Amino acid sequence: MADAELRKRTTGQREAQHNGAEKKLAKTMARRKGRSKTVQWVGLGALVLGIVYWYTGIAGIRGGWKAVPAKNARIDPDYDVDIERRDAIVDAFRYAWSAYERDAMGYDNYHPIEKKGTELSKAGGIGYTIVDAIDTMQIMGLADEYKRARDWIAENLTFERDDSFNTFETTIRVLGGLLSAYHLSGNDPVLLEKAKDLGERILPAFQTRSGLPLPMVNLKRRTGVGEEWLKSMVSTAEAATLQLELKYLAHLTDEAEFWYKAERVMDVIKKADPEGGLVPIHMDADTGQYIPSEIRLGSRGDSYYEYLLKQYLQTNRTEDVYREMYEIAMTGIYDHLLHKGLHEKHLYTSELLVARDMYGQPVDWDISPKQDHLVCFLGGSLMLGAVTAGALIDNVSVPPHSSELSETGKRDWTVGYELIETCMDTYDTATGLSPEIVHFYVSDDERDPSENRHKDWYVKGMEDPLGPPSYDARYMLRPETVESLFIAFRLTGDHRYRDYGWKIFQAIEKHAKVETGGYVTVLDVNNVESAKEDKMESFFLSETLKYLYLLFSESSVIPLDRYVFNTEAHPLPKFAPNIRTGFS
Ligand code: DMJ
Repeated sequence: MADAELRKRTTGQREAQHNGAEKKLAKTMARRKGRSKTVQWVGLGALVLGIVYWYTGIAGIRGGWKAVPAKNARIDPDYDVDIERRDAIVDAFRYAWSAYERDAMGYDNYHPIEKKGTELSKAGGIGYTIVDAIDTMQIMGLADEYKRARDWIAENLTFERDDSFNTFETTIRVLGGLLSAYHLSGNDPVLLEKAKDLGERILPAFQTRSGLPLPMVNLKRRTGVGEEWLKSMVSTAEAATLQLELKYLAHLTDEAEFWYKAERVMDVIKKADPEGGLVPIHMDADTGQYIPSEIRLGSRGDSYYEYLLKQYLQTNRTEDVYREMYEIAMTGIYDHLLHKGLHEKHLYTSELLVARDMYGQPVDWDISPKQDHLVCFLGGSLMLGAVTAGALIDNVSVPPHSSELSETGKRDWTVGYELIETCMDTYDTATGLSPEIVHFYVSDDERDPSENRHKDWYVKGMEDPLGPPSYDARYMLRPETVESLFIAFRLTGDHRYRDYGWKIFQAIEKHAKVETGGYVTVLDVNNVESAKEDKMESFFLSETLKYLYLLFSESSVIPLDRYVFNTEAHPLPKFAPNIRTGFS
């Protein structure tokens, strides 16, 4: 879809409903063709007002910009460990892991209430939970647990499974987990051997006309597998969130094919020319073009943006194409997706939905003020991007000084700061846990007069107090907010982030912990007596508890200047590529 289209369907009325969007309204008005000069001047006036509001309102009054120069210009401050809180996180990990080990060792999934494990496939498991969790054990120094997990991998893990496995999930959790564990183990060859075997089995997914990988792969037959109802449809984020893993594998094995397959995807995405840097969530693996579909930063969109920055960082900022793509995308987000809440003025991200005409043709975009918990990675990511891609010098201060950042760096830092505050606000519920999805009010008419009078957001589908909670109301042990808190703390040294993380952890302990061991999904975050869903997601072990542990640890533990985290929180070391890279 053309950029002009992307701008045009943001109608004045809809924008006006998004209180605080003066700046964007003005921009849209000024851009719109055929408008009178008067309208353009009004637009310009609003734009100036909007900018003044932006800088005084967000950066000045709310303290988003903390321009304190640090003596040592290093990306990681040397803040002290908070031993008590850090050790509480280790206890929680042990509590979760030992229950899994007791009830379900070797199974892909764990169900703590029933005390049982299940596999992803009838053909057998692929070590999902063990491999996802193993580097957390290494980082936490849990030697006994690590040894048992490592031995299980050496003796039992096989990918000779005759079934389809999700290409993206298998890559980020299993391949990413093996690679990170390999590095942290000091190069245990068994772990690299398994990683290489898995990588080779994943590669056939890329055998499509465009080079975009199919969403599933049969690990035994080594064939890519498409969606049943539309064989060539792929998720953009899934296709573009395999690169850190495959490129590091290429670096370790010297097998360039891993690299080129992963890199080709980015080339195809770039050539498909995402307008304003914002990608529709689906693409066609035959044509390499976008399929008209939502633009969003939540599911199926999130890690595309995350990996633009991280690919730039992985190879020590040598591949400028990723910085360019990242900067364009962040500007697209800033221009088209950011809004301010109606009451408390929290900054949030919206989604763009495809509006179609009577013939089903895409003609316009509708703004949907919906924000997934998944989007909460973005606050930390923007702050990290600001001090790297948006920095004017190599090593900025902690926290960064305004003179060290470019204009876009300053913008992204401030937006990142604000988005973290918004994500924290979504934890302001009866349980202290955040819903999976929130919707923001866009007009006074929508406001429920009895509840949430002062809030910016609500959980959709909860109108019937006696009915079951809507899907949106759940907290499934997700990591994105604590991930951002960890990054923000490392980049600022501001203890507010540790306090936020501690609060979230306490809520998890109170409401998601199972008496007999393990943690599960809370189905209604606004009900302290909420029913539970009997699943402990493996990302609780690999991400949520790891990021919390790192939040309370010294900054020398997995320092951000040496490591890049894959989207499943597996730290991979940065490196100088020994393979010829590049596309433009
Ligand atoms: C994780 O598997 C990864 O972080 C992924 O990128 C998004 N979803 C989950 C955690 O919420």
